[in-house]
Parts: sequence; C-alpha cells; structure tokens
Amino acid sequence: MQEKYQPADVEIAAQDFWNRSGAARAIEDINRPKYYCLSMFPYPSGKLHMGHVRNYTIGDVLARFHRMLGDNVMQPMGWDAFGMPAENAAIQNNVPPAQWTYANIDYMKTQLKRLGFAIDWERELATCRPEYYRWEQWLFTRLYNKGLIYQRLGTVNWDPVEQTVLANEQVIDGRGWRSGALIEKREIPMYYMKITTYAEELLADLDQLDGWPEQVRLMQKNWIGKSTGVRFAFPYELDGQPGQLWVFTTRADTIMGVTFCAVAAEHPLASYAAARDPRVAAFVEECKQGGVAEADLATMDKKGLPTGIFVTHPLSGEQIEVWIGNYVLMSYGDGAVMAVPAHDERDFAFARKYGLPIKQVIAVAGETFSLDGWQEWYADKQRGVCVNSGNYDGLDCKTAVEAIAADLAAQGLGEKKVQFRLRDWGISRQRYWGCPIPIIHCTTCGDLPVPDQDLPVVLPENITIGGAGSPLARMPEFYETTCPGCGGKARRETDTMDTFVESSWYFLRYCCPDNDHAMVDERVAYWCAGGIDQYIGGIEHAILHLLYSRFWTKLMRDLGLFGEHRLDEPFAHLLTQGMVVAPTFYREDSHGKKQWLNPAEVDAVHDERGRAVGATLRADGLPVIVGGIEKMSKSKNNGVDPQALIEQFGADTARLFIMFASPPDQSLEWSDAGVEGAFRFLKRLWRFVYEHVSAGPVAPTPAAHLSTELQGLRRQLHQTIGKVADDYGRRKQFNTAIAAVMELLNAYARITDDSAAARAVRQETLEAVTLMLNPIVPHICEALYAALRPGHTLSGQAFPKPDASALVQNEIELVLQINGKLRGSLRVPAAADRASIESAALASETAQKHLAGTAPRKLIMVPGRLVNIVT
Ligand code: ANZ
Ligand code: ZN
Repeated sequence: MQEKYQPADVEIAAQDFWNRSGAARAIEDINRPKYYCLSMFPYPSGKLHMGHVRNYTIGDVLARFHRMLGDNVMQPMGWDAFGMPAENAAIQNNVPPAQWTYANIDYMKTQLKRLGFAIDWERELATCRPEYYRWEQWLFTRLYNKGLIYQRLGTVNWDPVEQTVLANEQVIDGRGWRSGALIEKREIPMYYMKITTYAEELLADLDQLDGWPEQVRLMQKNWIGKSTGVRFAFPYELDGQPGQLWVFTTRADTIMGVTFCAVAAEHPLASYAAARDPRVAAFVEECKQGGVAEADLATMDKKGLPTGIFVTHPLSGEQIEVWIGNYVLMSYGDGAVMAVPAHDERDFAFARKYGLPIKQVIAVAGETFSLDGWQEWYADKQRGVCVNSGNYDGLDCKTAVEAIAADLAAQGLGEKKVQFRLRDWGISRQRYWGCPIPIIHCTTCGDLPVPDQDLPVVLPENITIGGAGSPLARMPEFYETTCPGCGGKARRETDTMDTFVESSWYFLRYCCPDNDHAMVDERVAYWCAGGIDQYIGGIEHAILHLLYSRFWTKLMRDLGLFGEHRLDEPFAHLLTQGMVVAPTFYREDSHGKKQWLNPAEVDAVHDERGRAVGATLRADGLPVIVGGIEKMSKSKNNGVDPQALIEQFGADTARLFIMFASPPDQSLEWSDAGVEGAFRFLKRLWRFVYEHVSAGPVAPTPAAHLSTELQGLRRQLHQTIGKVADDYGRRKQFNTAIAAVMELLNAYARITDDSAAARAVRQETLEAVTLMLNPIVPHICEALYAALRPGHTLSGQAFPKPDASALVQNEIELVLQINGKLRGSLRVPAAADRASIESAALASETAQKHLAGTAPRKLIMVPGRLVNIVT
C-alpha cells in the first residue's frame, strides 16, 4: 500500500478493475429482487455542470448501496439529445447539430466515467438515434390511428422579421430574442396528444404515489386543475340569427350578480365586432401580440373594450353587454366568462377600471360590502349566502349552485360540468433537430401515417442550418415522397416532435435498448415491476416531464405493450434534488452594468460562518463586490466546473463534498473550504489504514474480554452501521451518515491501546468503514479494502450488519459527585443493583479521599446517571 493518498492512481485502478469485471452490468435475474435506479438523463450541452454531478452522485450512492444489500441493480444512462441548443450552436459554429451533439456526448461520457458512476453503459441510448426514435414514430402512428393524436390549428409565436416560429423561451418581453421584433400570435396546423382523455386518471393516481414528495404531487394536481362548476349559455341574436354565448363558472350561485360578460380576443364574438369596428380590430390585434406563455397573461394589466353586442341573461332576462377582456383565456373553458364584479377579484378590477356596475349578491354575516376596494370575503364560498337573488335568496353556495344548475338545465341552457385546466399537449415543432413526425400528406387521400415497413423516417444529419424556418422544408429529397394510399406524389410532414416526447419513455427503453423488432419487451416487466424503484432529478421537471412520462406509460399500457403486466405508474419513488448554489462576485463598468466574475478568479475573505465578506480579483489584486448566493448559472458566471475539481482532488473528494454538504433535497452551497475538508478527511482515512496495515497482520481474537474502552468503540461501530444503513435506505440523508462515520473515526483515533485485541477491533472498524463509505467514495474504499484484506476485493461484499451483542452495554458510566460537585466517574456493570453501586461508589478512590475515614451522611442515587455522596 502506498503511504500517500494519490487519488488519480487510486481512481484509475478502481475504474479499470470495475470495467474489467463488468461490475455495473445489469442482467435480468428473476431470482433476485431488482432495483432500478434511474437518474434524469442529461441534455448533451457540452460538459457536465455541478447539478449533473450532484444528481448522478445521489443515484450512484443508492445504486451501490442497493447492490451491497444484494439487490440486482440497474443504473442506466443516456442522452436527451434533440433540442434547440444544438441548432443555435450550429448557427454560431457552423457545424451540423448532429456533429455537435455527438461530440458533446463523447466528452460528457468521459466525464461521467471519470466520476466512477456504476452505470451499465451497454444500455446507453441517445434519443437522436434512429434506432430509438423509430419506436416513437411507430407509437405515434398507433396513437394517430386511435385518435389520441390529432391535428388542429394552434397558436404559435411568429417572428415577422425572421419569418419563423419561436419557442416561448425565445420571446423576451414580447419580442423575438434575435430580431427584437414584436412577436405576433399565429394560427398554424399542429399535432396534439389527447392527454385530457387521461386527466381524471392522472389526477386520481397521484394518490398511489406515496413515494413522491408531497410538493410534487400537489404541483401536478394544480397543473391538472380539476374544477367542478356549471357551463351555461346566454342567448342572443345577431343580424337576425340566434346564437348562444357559453361560459364556464365555478360560482353559479352568483349568477344574479352578472353585470357584463367578457370574452377572449380570439373569441368569435370578438372577431365579429372587430370586423365591424376598426377600434375593436386594433384592440384585438394588440391583445394578440406578446408571448403565448400563460405566466404573461396572469400578470398583465387588465384591459378591455365593449363589443356593442348584447346577450340575454338566462334567468333574469336582462340585457347584458359583452366586452373583450385581455384576462380571459381562449384556451380555458369556453373562452368567455360571466362577469360578477362583486365576487370575482379580476372582474372587480375590470369593472372599477371601466366604470361598470357592481351588484352584490352574496352576503356574509357581520361583513359590510363596499366599493372602496376588494375584500377577501367577497369570494367566500363557505360563509356566503345569496342576497338580491330572487328565488335563491338565503341559500348557501352549494345549494344555490344545485338549484341554479337545475333551472338552467330545465331551459336546455346549461349543465353541471367538470373542467380541467390541463390542455391537450401540442407536440409539433417547426424545427429541424427533432424526431420527424411520421405523416404523409396526399392531396387525394389526406393525411396518412407512415406504414411500419417505412419506419423510421430518418432525419438527415448532414445539413447546414441557416435562413428562416426548418431546413427540412427546403429539402425536396426529404419531403418528396409517394403516398402509401394511392401511390401518387405526396409530401412528407416536415415538423418534428417536442423533445418532451423522447424523455417520456426513455426509461422503458433502457430495459431493452437492443430490441430491433419491438419498442419494449418482457424485460420491462422485470425492471419496472411495481414501478421504477428510484427516480432522481431536478425539481424543474416536477410538472411537465413527470406528467408526460406518466401519460405515456398509461398510453403504452392501454396499447397492450406491457402484456399482462400492469404498469400504471412509472416511478415508485421520486427524489427531487436541490439546487447547487454559489457566491457571486462582480464589478460595475462605467455604465453601471455588472460584470460577473467567476469564483475561481477571485480570492475571497470569509467570516467565521464561511460567508464571503470581501474579495479581490486575483488578476489585479483589486477589490470586487460580493453579490448574493445564487443558483450556479452562466448569467451570473458563478458556475464551478466539476472537471477542475476532479483534476485537483479526484472524483471521490467531489462525491464526498457533494453528499456531505447538505441533504439531497436541499440546496447545496458551494464552498472551497468544504471541498478541502472532504479531501482532508479522505487523506486521514487513508493514513489510518496505512498505519494499521503497516503494523503487520492482525491475529484474529475473540471479541469477548475487551477492555471497556474497546467495548465502547465496538458499540459505537455497530451503532454507526445501523444508523448509516437507515440513513441511506430509509431516510436518504447521506450527510448525517457521513457525519456518523466521521465521529466513529474520531473515537477510533482516541484509542492508544496496541494489544492484539485492540488491533482486532481496529481491523473490524476500518473494514466496516470502507464498506459503509463505499457507496459515496467507492474508489478509495476499493483500494483500502484490498489493503486491509489482501486477496479480497470490495466489489461483491455485502453491506455490514450490526452485531447485536456489540450493542449490549455491559458497563455503564455514572457521574460521581461529592456534596453535589462533580468529582469523577464510576464504571459499574449495566445490571448492577443499588447495593453494589453504593459499595462501589464508597470504595472508589475519590470517595475514600473525601470521606477520609468518616461515614457518609447521605448517599443520593439517580439510577443510570449519578451517585452523590454527602459528607
Ligand atoms: C363567475 C364567477 C364569479 C367566477 C365569482 C368566479 C368567482 P377555475 O377555478 O380555475 O376553474 N373563467 C372561466 N373561464 C375563463 C377563461 N377562459 N379565462 C379566464 N377566466 C375564466 O376558475 C373558474 C372561474 O374562472 C370561472 O368562475 C370564471 O369566473 C373564470 F364570484 O365565473 B367564475
Ligand atoms: Zn394518396
């Protein structure tokens, strides 16, 4: 064994050994319990960032721990390889997106390997490969035939200068990110997946997911957004034609308080008015500008304009004016609302702004309604009672809704209705670097799915990007084809799929990545039985990715792709890791613009709590400003490159620091001091083993007849084993596990005894420590274990089990007081009775000295804690 800890050598040797022995291979074995440990696959952006390292370290710790428990572990990895950044890089660097992507994958794979993750690389997949997306296209055609994928017009962001569609994130303050042009909303044909068909099940099954953080389940629930209400119509007549304005309301009990109706700018009544009044037309245009992101709509200033159209209140017969309101969403309900300004906060603001009437129809005992400002109780469903509402006066909310729904239904003008916030999923993108949509357009036969034997529709990889729109639409060799129906000339679809589609089923394909005649096979049943055992990833995917994955799993189930094995939910346990944050540093230039400096370029001064309080730029020695602690990001230039860390200290130090710095679901603050601390700890562990091993082999001695001190160390060792196993397995709190091992090693260091018995306890302790730390720092543990047990390897060893007999406390230590003052301690057998403790106390050297031959006046005893002799 080397005297000095040399991480690079240790890590290369360990990785070599694992590669040669196939330590991370996962092979189906129905006789062993399986453990499928899944981490969210990365987008191949160029290099790993600290968030990746954290994510995959957590996964690896769990994978290695479960392997030591005897589980058949699968830990796969792949690449979420399609997406926009590749196209942007292509434009900037003039390389095809494919080439850029594959080069990034190669590099990032070497980084993952360098970190020593026990990944089964035989299962690696990249979603941009035809052998992967072929099955996505295959499934698309099935869903298309079942009507679960359909085409309709959808609204997109149109950049009039670049003549192209922009993603929501490319629209900044309503303008195109590159052109700066005002973005228009445009309607184009798009493909949608009918996720709404599954809304009820996606909501109900959240209850099964007790292995998920409550917060994530709640986010999904809100996203699905089930509301129960009434859908009803206001009849009207326009140009002599009868019509009905349908609205959805959750507060039908307030129907007698309607003072106007509001419709979305895209609503047919708005279009009708716009066609007749240029002022309305201009307003409708204005509403259509700006991004289509929902967040923008929620925070916008309320704006509106009357249409001049009147509708009839279905119960009172009153004439009600229809307004266009920018707070009404075309995509929710019917794109129109009955406005009750007295009891709906948005309607209240709108009515106040435009001087529309406000009529109170709900009262709460002890509260007074006033037009001065909105009060929370105006919307109170629990305490509210109908007033000014004719027949309905005195009814509570629930009863009134029932009565009003019944009266509307009697006229054929309404019904109770469950409404979901969840919308169908628009999956088409007008971009190049994605999975081609397998549809052929024929002027005679219409739209036909590509037949199975013609799949995959391969995306051409060797292209140059430039000009507006997708290059596919400029490549006749791609889009010119023959119709599978009539054999005539036809045009291939040039849109590609949203990359969320690929990530909705990759975890199933890991089970059978080599199958070239089916999307999934019976290996899915083995690995996914009862759900994937652990999924680890960022909270930013708490809604869409997880929802879409749940949806796809149900779709595939309903197509019978899992045979008789029922898989309702893909992920049994979910861990959402916290962010990696770091201090920020900057200088202001002459225009007051912040120039962010990377933490690696500055020398910081820290206070006693480790916070940066001052800093200088290393290059010029002059001060810089210390900003806040923020998520590591390019925009704040506060990212720490994991590569540099690994090169300086090794993968084990990186892994240890990350797992020790905070619990996995909380944010992790980067600290150089913390990294150095982790490195020092590993060096210390190395030294302990080196010193112990250098003293020669250890003779096996029975654990009986140990000194109290050695018994104490053994007890702590076995307590630690129990705690660490519980921390890893049940609590998933790795930092406390590491802390317990550190304490154990402190106790180890205090033992100075050199007897054979002491050396045996040391051997036992060090062996157990390497086993316990193995999931976190596997390279150094592999080396230390081999040094401790020549001829053995750590790989394949089981996780240690606490020895029950070591936990039994044979002796206890009591505090010894003389006249209430602490004077020493007293060791007695744990089972000793009062009389024998009393005589042991009186016989002690301390008591003898203080009593000096006299008899004690009194002896007070607190069982298990102390003895107080009163002289
Ligand atoms: C009248 C009313 C009175 C309402 C009242 C609320 C309180 P949730 O719970 O999210 O389903 N609404 C309906 N369609 C809309 C649309 N397309 N755009 C904007 N708002 C719309 O919300 C349902 C409520 O949101 C409905 O109930 C309707 O306003 C509004 F005292 O109707 B309510
Ligand atoms: Zn045809």
